Amino acid sequence: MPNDKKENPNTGHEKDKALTISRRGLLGGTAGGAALAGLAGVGGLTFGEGGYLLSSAQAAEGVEGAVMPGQLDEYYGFWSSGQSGEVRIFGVPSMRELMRIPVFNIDGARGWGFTNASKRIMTEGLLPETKEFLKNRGGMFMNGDLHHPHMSFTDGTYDGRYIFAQDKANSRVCRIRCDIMRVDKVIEVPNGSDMHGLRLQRYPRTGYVFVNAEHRVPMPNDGSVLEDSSKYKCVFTAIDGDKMEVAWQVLVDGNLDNCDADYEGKYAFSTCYNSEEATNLAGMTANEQDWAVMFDIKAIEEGVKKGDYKVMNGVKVLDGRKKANSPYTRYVPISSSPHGCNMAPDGIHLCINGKLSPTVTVIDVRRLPDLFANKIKPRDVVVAEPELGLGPLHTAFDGKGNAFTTLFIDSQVAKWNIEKAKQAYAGKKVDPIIEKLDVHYQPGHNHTSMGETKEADGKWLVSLNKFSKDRFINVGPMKPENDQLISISGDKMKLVHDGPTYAEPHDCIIVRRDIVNPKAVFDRDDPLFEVERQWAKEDGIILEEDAKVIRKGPNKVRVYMYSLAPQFGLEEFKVKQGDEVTIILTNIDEVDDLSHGFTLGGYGIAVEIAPQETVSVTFTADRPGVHWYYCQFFCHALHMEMRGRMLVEPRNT
Ligand code: CUK
Ligand code: CUA
Repeated sequence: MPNDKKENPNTGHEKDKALTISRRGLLGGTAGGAALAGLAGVGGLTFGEGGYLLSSAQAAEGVEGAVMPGQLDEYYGFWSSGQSGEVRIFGVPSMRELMRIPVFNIDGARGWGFTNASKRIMTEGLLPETKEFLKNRGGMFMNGDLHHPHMSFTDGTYDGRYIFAQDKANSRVCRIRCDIMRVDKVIEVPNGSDMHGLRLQRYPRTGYVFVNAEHRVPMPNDGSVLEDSSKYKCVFTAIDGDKMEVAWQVLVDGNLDNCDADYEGKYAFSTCYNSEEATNLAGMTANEQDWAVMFDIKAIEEGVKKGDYKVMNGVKVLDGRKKANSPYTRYVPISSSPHGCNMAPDGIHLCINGKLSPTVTVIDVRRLPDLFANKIKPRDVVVAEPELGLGPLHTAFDGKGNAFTTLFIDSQVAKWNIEKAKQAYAGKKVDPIIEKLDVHYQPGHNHTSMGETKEADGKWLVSLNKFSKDRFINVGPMKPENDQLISISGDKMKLVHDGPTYAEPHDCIIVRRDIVNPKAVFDRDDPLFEVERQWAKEDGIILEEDAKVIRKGPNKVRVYMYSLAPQFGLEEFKVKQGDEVTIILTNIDEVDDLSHGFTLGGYGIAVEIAPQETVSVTFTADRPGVHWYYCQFFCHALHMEMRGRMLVEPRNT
């Protein structure tokens, strides 16, 4: 290779064969570019003497789960991002972050929060009073706190349709279409504050999206009640995941935290703390006991049919409080402040993680009919309560009868056997703990491959650790989290990977890759751009062919253009100062991975247009002058030249 280097007479830079080929490949169009990428891969793998393949192979030798260059991961990971407000797609076991799905955040790379479609999706499901509140604040929230992404189920396992997630910061729930990996619905949940725990109905399908209001607030929260916290309330919510509308809510005591559902579509469960219903730390932890709340879905549906509810903010609210002696709920006493709520893939055992208590409480859900029939006492549903260590937060499962519980304070994951824990609870002298492994450091959630489905396969465990401390080079006062990959297929747990992540994954799911099949290019009839298709029809425009400015009124224009590497349909267009301008862009490239962008200089506008997608942006052209628009994704050798001018003519002055 060094011998091939020659001085380029034009630039004075060294050039080599690879560079020459790649320039030719790019100039020859995208197909050539793709062929070149393939060539580089093959070259690296076949002929890589001393190339990166060899060194990677050595580094990976003996390391389980190493995914070599050119190889693909076996699983999709869907990671939450907490206060960053997005969902991230990982490859597992490589732990490479592959893509981000903007949800509750604003994303200039993807145009999320800029395009008309994303603005509509982010605002149409808000409550009227929230819309009013946001009127002078740009019309939408700029942040979200997304903790729990979960994939829709059919018959107890993932079906690849949707991912649902919540926003704790502004009480919303979103739905992501897995065919295009974009959000298509966001709704605000009324009557509750700060939606936190979220899980899905597993059977027969999703169905319901269950979500918990974390904080108690007055109902309605309009200022008529302030200090008197005895009047604050908390609700458990079921959303119809097909319609993305609240189906019903149940009033509960305490603060709900995390939730889950069974494998038969009969029950849902929530951890519940602050039985004191206090508003400060000392008050919330005063009692030694809190609860796990059991919800009887069928009884609630019957209650709705019978009209046993009050309509609040347009939603049917049933009374499931303890003192109401409700047919809809049962409160199982648990040590103070339980946190995680995890249903085992055996469909029988529900694990309630102690947090302040070193225990995990195991409930046999087959006993719930008797509990609801008042034939047994609440604690009679408990079949095990192993003491595992300090700060148990969440539990994951291998589908072989073992459970893996994160110990936040001990910085460990405890592997234990459910059957042995039951034997110990029944008085036998057995130790349910199989092994403890140090994790680095302070784990919150953990998750196993397919672990929340009946197809749990016991291969991988991810521990989402809140602190990375010394695991990475110092990047300043704010450090990354550390997501660790642990092999659980052998007798011993084996830590195989440290993965830094940006603020802040709380939860993740690991989905077999055959279940997820996103499209590489959009269908031209995708509902995401139905509005734009209507406009085109109205204006006599063929989106794939026409590049035109259509004046809709004295102050309103629509600008239609397509993009085809490396050109926009219009090299320039002219509007008048003060015009409301809508630009409708259609990417007619059909090649995988050939997204274009549209960035309008000085106007704060940037969008992505994926292959075969149509997007639109609307703004007021109140700055006169010449404004260049350019493509913001490097799409072609002539990408820099992919641009045009918006000429804004001053109004008569
Ligand atoms: S929560 Cu964060 S560690 Cu929001 Cu599921 Cu437990
Ligand atoms: Cu199109 Cu860069």
